[in-house]
Amino acid sequence: MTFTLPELPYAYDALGPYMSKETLEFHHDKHHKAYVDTGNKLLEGTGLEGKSVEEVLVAAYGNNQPLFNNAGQHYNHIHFWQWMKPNGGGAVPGALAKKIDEDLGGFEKFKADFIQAGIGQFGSGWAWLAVKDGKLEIQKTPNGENPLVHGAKPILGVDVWEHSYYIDYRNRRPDYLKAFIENLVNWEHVEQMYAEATK
Ligand code: MN3
Repeated sequence: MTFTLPELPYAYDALGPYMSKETLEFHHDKHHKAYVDTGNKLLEGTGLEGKSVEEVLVAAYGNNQPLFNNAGQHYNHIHFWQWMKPNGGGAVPGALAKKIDEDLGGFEKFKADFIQAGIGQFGSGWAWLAVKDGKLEIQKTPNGENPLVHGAKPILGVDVWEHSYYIDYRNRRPDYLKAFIENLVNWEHVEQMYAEATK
């Protein structure tokens, strides 16, 4: 299987005013597409062509940095689009909310720590909510890395590369992260990944 650019699961203007049509056009149509196209070129001749994107990125990590960068970013963006929805944010579904209380000290503390992870990622990268050894953890990674290469399963991630927020927020990364958590997160997709990560 080669990589394919998925359609956005909503209209380009559906996430306004928190994420603009212009940002989504550039981010999805240019940036994500480039990871797919470059990833497919780099896959040729590696013997990994038939593997899933998860298998490719784990196999490439530490062995083939250019392929890892593009496969990692392809995986990250496939989910990033699904981790958002129009009129997102709001209440976390029950089982996951309970787990956030148990492992992360409650929703408000989770929110503050998740935002801080995004602010504290120097340069390009991602902040994550992941499941590791049965527990929820907040992580941050540089560039295209994700929790899959650190023995954990991501259930929520936010892109803190400047291409994700600079059109709408300029240098105000904290404002973008706050809007992401409060107004964009699709908790149903997070809950679905949580269920898959813990079954
Ligand atoms: Mn991006």
